[in-house]
Amino acid sequence: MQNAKGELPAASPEIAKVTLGWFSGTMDGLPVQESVKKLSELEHIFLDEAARSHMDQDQEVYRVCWWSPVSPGVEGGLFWGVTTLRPGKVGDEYFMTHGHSHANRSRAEYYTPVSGRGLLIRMDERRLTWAEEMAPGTLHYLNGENAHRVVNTGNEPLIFWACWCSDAGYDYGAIRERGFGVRVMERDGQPVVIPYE
Ligand code: S6P
Ligand code: ZN
Repeated sequence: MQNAKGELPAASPEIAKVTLGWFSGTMDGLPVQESVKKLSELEHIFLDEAARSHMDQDQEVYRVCWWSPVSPGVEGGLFWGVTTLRPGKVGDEYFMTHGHSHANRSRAEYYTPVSGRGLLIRMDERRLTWAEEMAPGTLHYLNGENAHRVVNTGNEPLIFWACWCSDAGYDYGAIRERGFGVRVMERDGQPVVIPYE
């Protein structure tokens, strides 16, 4: 809104500093944070731990860039981020995110991919697990009660944007210990969702 002199007010610091590369999955700006997940940090996440341990431990599997306009844990705020999940496999199992539930189970999240293809694995509190196709244009509403993991089943990076509550938090423990109820493996060149306990 302009003032009486026709001038626009100075933008708030939060609004001014972040710009997106929508299809390349980039975020630029001073408050943007980034975390890189390498194979070395995904011990015992893939079925074939021996195969993982013999691969280049510095190999990047995925990275997340995000903007926290408010501090984590603050009620009522939203975070915005992008994950770039590389193509690849550990043994016959496709590269995937660690996976987590939200520490605050009432906090939901949106995912929407812009490049690549894959599967969104979701699991409820009874370990009932299912997969949803991810491709540019699909929109996924994750209620906070479902654990979620993304699998890249293609040959190019899978890039998806996400928006989640600032007080959602992360719960990685259950996934680290028991994983999900399925794994996504390559069989005859195709991704297959296999029940796993
Ligand atoms: C946060 C949201 C994503 C994931 C990211 C990496 O709620 O779901 O930003 O953090 O895709 O996955 P993970 O399982 O390593 O956190
Ligand atoms: Zn999440």
